[in-house]
Amino acid sequence: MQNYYQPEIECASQDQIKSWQSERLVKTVEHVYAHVPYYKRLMDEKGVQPGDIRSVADLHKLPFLTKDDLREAYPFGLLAVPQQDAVRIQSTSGTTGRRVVAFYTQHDLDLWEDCCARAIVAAGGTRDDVVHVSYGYGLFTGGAGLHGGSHKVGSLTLPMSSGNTDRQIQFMCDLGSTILCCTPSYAAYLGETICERGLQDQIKLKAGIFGAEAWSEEMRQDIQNKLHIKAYDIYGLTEISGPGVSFECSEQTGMHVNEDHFIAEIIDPVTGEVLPEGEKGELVFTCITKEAFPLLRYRTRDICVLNRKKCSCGRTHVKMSKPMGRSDDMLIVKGVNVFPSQIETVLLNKGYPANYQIVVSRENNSDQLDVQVEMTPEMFSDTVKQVANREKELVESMKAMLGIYAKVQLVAPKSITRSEGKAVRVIDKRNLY
Ligand code: DLL
Repeated sequence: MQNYYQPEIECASQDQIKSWQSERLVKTVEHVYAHVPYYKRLMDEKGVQPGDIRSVADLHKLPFLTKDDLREAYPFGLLAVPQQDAVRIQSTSGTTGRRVVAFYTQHDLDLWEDCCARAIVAAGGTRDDVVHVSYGYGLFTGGAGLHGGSHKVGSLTLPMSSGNTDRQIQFMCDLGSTILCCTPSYAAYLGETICERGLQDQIKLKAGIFGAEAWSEEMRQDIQNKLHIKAYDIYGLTEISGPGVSFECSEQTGMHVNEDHFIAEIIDPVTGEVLPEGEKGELVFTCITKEAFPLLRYRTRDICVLNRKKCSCGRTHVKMSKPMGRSDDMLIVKGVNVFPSQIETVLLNKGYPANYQIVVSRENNSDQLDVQVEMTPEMFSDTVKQVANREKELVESMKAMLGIYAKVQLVAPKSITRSEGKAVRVIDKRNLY
């Protein structure tokens, strides 16, 4: 059985990584230029020919791709192999506009699952583990990706999918699940339910691999404490294959990008200019080993920072920070940029659970920011005056964090609907577009 900790690749020198990337980039550019008329047109319009791309240093010459391109080319316009060679489709969870579909050959599925296997091994996974996959199965990439990775590692795989919390907990106890894979919001809910039922002693979990949505360090602590596990972040997006584009190691300080498969860049989201390492901006990915759907310079809209500081785990692949929000779902309230993660940080720092909802509305031409926050059962027994004081304290902390006033309402425990997949934290009622 293959070992999915591959130091010869994951701990390679910078020169070696650059050399692999250059060679694979050149091939991928030739492949898409020859087989995807949509790319050929974009490159011709920018005056770039495949021969102009000789190494990673030439990457900036290529045009960007955005979600709008994927929508325009929907469904087959960016497929780079004959349709008979593709064996799978996955799709984004987007609720607005046309869905985005991504295609995979068998080779692409193998590479994707290898990336997920690396993530599982980095979280301590071996053949002895029972991997409990509670990401959704189906078009969403979460279930399929971690499931395939777990098979590759040789772990016993539980294809739970999301939902039916009672059954999840029952199987977790009966089958001795050791690694939980799901969204962080569902992990928090499972943790809450397990604690309430006093079942912590019957759970054998040691690690969790959580991603697909933003989660703060405070939320990590909360999940780790409730489930007595080490919680690892995992990142990915359907367009670039799914989970496993990057993953966290034992250091828990950012996610190593699988640089033998993807080239990461950070750009200024307004000008498109490539930013130096360490600066915050929009993350852009180029796929260099895929056959069916190798996107070049795809703008993720995720805002983060890349760093190549030495990592204690020995891996040399560049690390990306947790995304600090998305350039497109960043809220602009009264002209101020507000990221839901900032609000979550305030709440968790003050001991509130990560169950909240943000509602933005417009009254008399003025934006209004409302935050509903669940109390813990202990807070719920406070007097009306104590609750009012708590609300006041939160308003002040939010003001300090965001720079604007947010109306805070504390609500009863369990009154905000729980999510089994990605949590819906923001409701924007303003109809801005
Ligand atoms: O969410 C793939 C995935 C599944 C990743 C399971 C990790 C685990 P999409 O539905 O296409 O794919 O959504 C991709 O989700 O651009 C980010 O904005 C967000 N996202 C994904 N992982 C993280 C993470 C999957 N670890 C979009 N932290 C991305 C923060 C994340 N945001």
